[in-house]
Amino acid sequence: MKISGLYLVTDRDLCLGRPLEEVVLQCVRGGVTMVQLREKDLPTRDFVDEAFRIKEILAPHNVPLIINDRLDVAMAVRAEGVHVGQEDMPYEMARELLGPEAIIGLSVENESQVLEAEGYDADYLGVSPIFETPTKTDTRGSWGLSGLAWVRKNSRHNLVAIGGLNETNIAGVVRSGADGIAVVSALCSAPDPEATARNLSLLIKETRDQNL
Ligand code: TZP
Ligand code: MG
Repeated sequence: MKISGLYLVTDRDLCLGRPLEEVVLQCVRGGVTMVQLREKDLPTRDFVDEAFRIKEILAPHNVPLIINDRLDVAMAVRAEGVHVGQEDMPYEMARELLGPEAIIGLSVENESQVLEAEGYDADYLGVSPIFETPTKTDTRGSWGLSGLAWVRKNSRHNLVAIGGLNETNIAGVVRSGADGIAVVSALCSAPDPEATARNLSLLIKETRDQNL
């Protein structure tokens, strides 16, 4: 499966007091192509309920729902996939549990993880983080554009760039080899998430078209 375009990763706390469902719907109307539900401290029951609500919003738009980390939640709500980090469920176990049709993304934070991932049939690698970001501070270093270009050269996978991305730097990230652009704050904290999603999607598309 080809992964491309603008990918929303959620953070309820960054939605400026608006319900997450409202922000997600606006982003989908603006053209996001995939949504990752990322919850770090919700009780499981609330996470499942929220995932069902978000799935209902996405389904009519054919936008896949990806659950961060929690395979049990993904299975319970029949989400389209999961995103796992290097300290989450090992990729191969996640694939075995979810089956061949699931979309599974894997974060890579250094070169050896990229090379190891060559042996996995992951749907995409989350190249993380491209730039340092206040949204996630437990990171060790950042790839930068030159690091992303290295990943592009050395990986056979779809690449989703994440970390500090917004309208000021997305074009360079696409030119350096990203297939997808994942953002948290640029959409969750946008005064008008729909308009912002539309702008960012267009920027990705125009940059890609120029590069062809
Ligand atoms: N993984 C790597 S960086 C990051 C995640 C979830 C947060 C990105 O947030 P933002 O606000 O788009 O910089
Ligand atoms: Mg994780």
